[in-house]
Amino acid sequence: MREYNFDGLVGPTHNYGGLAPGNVASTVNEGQVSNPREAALQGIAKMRFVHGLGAGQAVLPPHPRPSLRALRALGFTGSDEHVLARASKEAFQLLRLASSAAAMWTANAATVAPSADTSDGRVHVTPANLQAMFHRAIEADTTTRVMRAIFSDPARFVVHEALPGGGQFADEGAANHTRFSVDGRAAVHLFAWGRRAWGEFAGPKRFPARQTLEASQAVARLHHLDAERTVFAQQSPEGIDAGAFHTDVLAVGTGCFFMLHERAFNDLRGVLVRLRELLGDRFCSELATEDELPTKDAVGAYPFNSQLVEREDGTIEILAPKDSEENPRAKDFLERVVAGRNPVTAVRYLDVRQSMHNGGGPACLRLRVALTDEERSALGARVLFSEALAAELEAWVHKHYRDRLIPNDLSDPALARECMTALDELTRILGLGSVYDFQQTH
Ligand code: SUG
Repeated sequence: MREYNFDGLVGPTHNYGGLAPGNVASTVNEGQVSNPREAALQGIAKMRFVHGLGAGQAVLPPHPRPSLRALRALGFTGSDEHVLARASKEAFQLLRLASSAAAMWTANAATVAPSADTSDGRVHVTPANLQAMFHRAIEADTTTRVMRAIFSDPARFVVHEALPGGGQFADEGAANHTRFSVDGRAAVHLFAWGRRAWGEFAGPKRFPARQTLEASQAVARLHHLDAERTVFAQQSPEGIDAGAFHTDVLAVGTGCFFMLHERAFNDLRGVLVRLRELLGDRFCSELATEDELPTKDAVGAYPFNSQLVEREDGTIEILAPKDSEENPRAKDFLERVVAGRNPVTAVRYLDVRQSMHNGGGPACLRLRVALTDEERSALGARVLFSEALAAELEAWVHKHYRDRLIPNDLSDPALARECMTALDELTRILGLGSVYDFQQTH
């Protein structure tokens, strides 16, 4: 089995909408000028880098934005141009919400269980319903279609429906999920949640908690995971209130290694003790205390939103955002981890600033999918990274993307048209078939 990072290609409407309360960067950068072209190229450069380290790499496509489907569902009728003009005039906030390129953060696209961990021996994928925020809730339909186009062989893959219902089953996908494994033992799945739909709990006071315990439990059931090796943990309410809207803002783990901040989980000690019980003495963690690395710095510089890349010799490299290199406390922490008694041997810094300004670091930009060779060969689209694909994608970005966008530009009907033209071409490059709404109605 090998892990593939499915990175989200940044879409042509990438902009700073200030749409995500509780996500500090999104709020702070509202209205700034974005550069969709640079954002997409930074993403492809990251994929190339990870691929170059020998890790599995693949790509997921952007979603059509503005979402005319969402605007029509809210009562705007007529031609595409008419829908956009009316929404822009009468409900600009809705147009902003319908235009977000947030699908780029594919850690939120779905939760995935590899076939080795599921009782029916298939890979299970549950697209996230992203109920907590409107601009993200509209991702689930397209994500489901894209996942079904890629994981198309029913003998090997199951792509479930996103969880039903409203806020009680709010699910943010893999950003709150970590899979651990050590040789000779079955894997362990850690699911984190911010609030409970039912029952008493002390939650955050300032910012919304997005993921519910009930949603996490439903995903674990759907994926046929061994209940004995599944752990549910509450995110720290103080952490959420400081801007850790997803677990992956303050914690990242892989294999037998866990790197986390003390504000990641409510019962931090309990989580670590349980993981050690299940994984044995080879499990090791590196913990940042508030003293060593204040939550404010962790949220601002995102050292825990690093990718951990496991090399063939069992060592791990940390791929951190450049912003962590520039924050002395975050950098000192990462260097301490490299020097410590653990499998980490290096830290490398990546420039994903366009995404970071909306609160998305390296780990947010990728969905981890572990596949066997047979499963990889059964993928139904051309999504595995190769230098040839990267070159085509870069040429495609240069051809279609603007290098400057502010929220007011979202009213421009030409932008919607550009996006459709670009995405239509992309489905051909990736061999995806007609996964988008506009390809089905036109
Ligand atoms: O859902 N930002 C995303 C960032 C998601 C990061 N993902 C993980 N941590 N896995 C969010 O908050 C901002 C969009 C805007 O303001 O334009 C936004 O949606």
